[in-house]
Amino acid sequence: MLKGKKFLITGVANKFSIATGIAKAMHNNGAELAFAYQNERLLRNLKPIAESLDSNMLIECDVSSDQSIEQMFTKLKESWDSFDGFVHSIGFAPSDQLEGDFTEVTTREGFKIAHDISSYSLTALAKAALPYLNNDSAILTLTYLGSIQTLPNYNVMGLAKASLEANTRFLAASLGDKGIRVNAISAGPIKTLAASGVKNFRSMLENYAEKAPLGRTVTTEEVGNVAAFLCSNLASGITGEITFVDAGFNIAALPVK
Ligand code: NAD
Ligand code: 0WE
Repeated sequence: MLKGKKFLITGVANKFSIATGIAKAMHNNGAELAFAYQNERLLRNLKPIAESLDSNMLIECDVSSDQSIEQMFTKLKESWDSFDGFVHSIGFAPSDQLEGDFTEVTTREGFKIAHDISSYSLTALAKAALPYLNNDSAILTLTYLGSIQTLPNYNVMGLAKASLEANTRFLAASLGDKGIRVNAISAGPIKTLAASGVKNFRSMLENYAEKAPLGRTVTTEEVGNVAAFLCSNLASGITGEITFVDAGFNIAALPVK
């Protein structure tokens, strides 16, 4: 499905990351991969994962810095003259924003950081990648139902995901004439590093499994397979779309039984 295509993968923190499931699925489908890591500390986890996926292209990039983003694509250019897209699997809000009542805990600074790292970074990466992207390229990001429905503690991340989804549509409209598609996957909850500090995450997973038509949660492999499809030419007619990979949770008002 992705034979002969080159993709940059961001957001691999460890083997549990959604980006790891995506990288595996893309590799299984024949893609050649490069990886971006946030900082030195995460490089140790990334190395064996990249190696197992036949990649030794590991480049540091902190998306809070335009200079760091620019440097990454300059480095990437040393190995790849052009490439076929990237996966944006990055989200962050300061931890004090993600526990407690929305009105009480949300601050101007927390709002700013959440939107900068979780939404603007998609625009920033698209802008910087543009000179190197082939025709028929694909950009993919990861979002969550908290963008359109409320739940405890997700708070300002819900606002940032709403922005990210609008970002997906505006980028799709902007880059369509260059043959670049931009899509998002709205994944059900998965126990990753980003979810590990979240209060009552386990009981949330149980609630999800109860309401979801498939009676369970989803895996990073399942998200990865849809990601590989959306980045392939099989999805050449899809852009600006939010695809749910959540075992059907979002369509159910109550459990069937
Ligand atoms: P994760 O912790 O494995 O990945 C998050 C990644 O974001 C990490 O690799 C981290 O290094 C990166 N990151 C954070 N700040 C960064 C910065 N300034 N510069 C560069 N990278 C930075 O967790 P995950 O659950 O795999 O999250 C990946 C994406 O999936 C996020 O956008 C998240 O919101 C989304 N998502 C997660 C779930 C879930 O339940 N786990 C559900 C739906 C969507
Ligand atoms: O988007 C996410 C993760 C978002 C996230 C998580 C953290 C924890 C550590 C963003 N920033 C941080 N910052 C930290 O310091 N998800 C969809 C997973 C998630 O996170 C939640 C959830 C779900 C689901 C937080 C509260 C409630 C539900």
